[in-house]
Amino acid sequence: MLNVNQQKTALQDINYLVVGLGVTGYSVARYLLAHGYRCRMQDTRELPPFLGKLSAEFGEIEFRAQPLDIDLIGWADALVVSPGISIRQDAIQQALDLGKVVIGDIELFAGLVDKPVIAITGSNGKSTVTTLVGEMIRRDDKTVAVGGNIGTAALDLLEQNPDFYVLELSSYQLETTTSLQPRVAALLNLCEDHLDRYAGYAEYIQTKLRIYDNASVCVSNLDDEVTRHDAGDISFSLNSDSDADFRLLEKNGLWLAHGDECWIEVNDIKLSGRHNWANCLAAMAIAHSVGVSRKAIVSAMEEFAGIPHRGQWVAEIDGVEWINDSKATNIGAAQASIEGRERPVILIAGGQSKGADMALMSETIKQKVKLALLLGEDASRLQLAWQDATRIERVRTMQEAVQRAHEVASSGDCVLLAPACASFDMYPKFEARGDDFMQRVKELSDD
Ligand code: UMA
Ligand code: ADP
Repeated sequence: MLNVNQQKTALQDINYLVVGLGVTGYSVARYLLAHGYRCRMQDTRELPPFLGKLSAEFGEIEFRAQPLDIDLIGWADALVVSPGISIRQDAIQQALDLGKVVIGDIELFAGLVDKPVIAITGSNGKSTVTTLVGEMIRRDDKTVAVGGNIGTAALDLLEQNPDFYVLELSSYQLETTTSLQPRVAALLNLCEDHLDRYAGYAEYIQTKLRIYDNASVCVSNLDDEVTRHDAGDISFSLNSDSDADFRLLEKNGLWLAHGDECWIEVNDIKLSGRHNWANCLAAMAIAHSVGVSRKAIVSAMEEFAGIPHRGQWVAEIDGVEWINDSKATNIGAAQASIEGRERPVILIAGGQSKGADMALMSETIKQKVKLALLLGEDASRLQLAWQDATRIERVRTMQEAVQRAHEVASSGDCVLLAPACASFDMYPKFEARGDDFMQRVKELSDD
């Protein structure tokens, strides 16, 4: 692969093939076309989401709606592959064998960015920590651009020319990136996820660890043995007895602390649940390491109420609480979400399990869940894994799930959408699943 300097000088002279025309492909194609670089676009979909916009902006463009084939590969010097495309597929392996450069949008971004980058990954909590760090920096009167896997593609952030970039990075983005030199890199936690795209959990872990390559400051989680624990790292932990730089401290109450200095009591932060205390500690460690003041860090935590679809309170109907955690798309997230509830849980779960071992969360299901309503493509896998842990019922739609939960729930219960699965079998994205849930709950209170 090209290093930063080679890439900067080589951009004009090579043929780029943009593989995939979703959010990422669109940002890459726009950047290349706007700066006069030679590029073609390919997508297996006849009408990928951003084709119309790209044509409207640039007129005639070289787009191919077809599988990636040897003719396209032969023309290209570099393939800029979207994160939704597996680089393990034969055509891309063939391109690598032919000596083609295979990169992603973050690699291009790395060659262009000239301000400090904070890079954040992990199986869970990425969006929460990324957004919170952005908020902390903003409150310190600095400008910041926040994006990556969280939504705005990295290349689209460049025009903001901020003091800092905060990027949420997925394993799919990390696997096509080699030149990023983060000022701070953080790997928050790890649990089984995306195993449909990796040879196994070990390969997923190795991909996530790539975030630390070339980083000036590394932030690590002392409570997660799978993440890295190097001596020079800035660390965080929920263990009061640990020697983490940022930790939960018991001192006439529970505090988020820097060493022995109590910065904020957990009752004074808006986010709830132990997993969110860990997220706050991670954000404190990251922001402090780039010089953000304690005042700005604390004030952001006092105000930040979280992002929609992540443990979002929806309604209280007849003493039953309804919570939308559609973003709990893997077992680690769903488990943290269920454990964070103080009430007995009626769980709505299911979708695409991405190869994860659902039995890993049976103990949590057994302790907290009185009924699991299962839907989606892998409902039977979840049923098999949890049938000895709780009562299970199968439903076909979100409407049916909400109706059934409403019939069964009694005052003091919590109905929780925490699917432990991706949504793509039934919805275009997890937000649509959460919206469907909230709409069905709203219909209950309208009745
Ligand atoms: N696709 C095809 N044919 C193609 C190209 C894509 O069928 O030729 C399909 C893919 O299989 C996938 C969908 O189209 O199902 C979208 O793929 P994409 O690579 O075009 O995705 P983008 O629209 O560019 O969105 C990506 C991230 N999506 C994925 O990694 C799957 C978005 O993260 C991210 O916000 C965006 O780039 C900007 O950086 C979403 C996501 O689900 C939220 N991420 C995963 C996660 O968080 O678990 C990793
Ligand atoms: P990501 O961007 O990594 O998917 P989010 O911040 O969007 O993470 O949170 C998604 C869901 O993951 C939350 O709604 C919650 O259920 C769960 N979650 C958040 N933070 C953590 C954490 N630190 N550990 C375990 N689960 C978490």
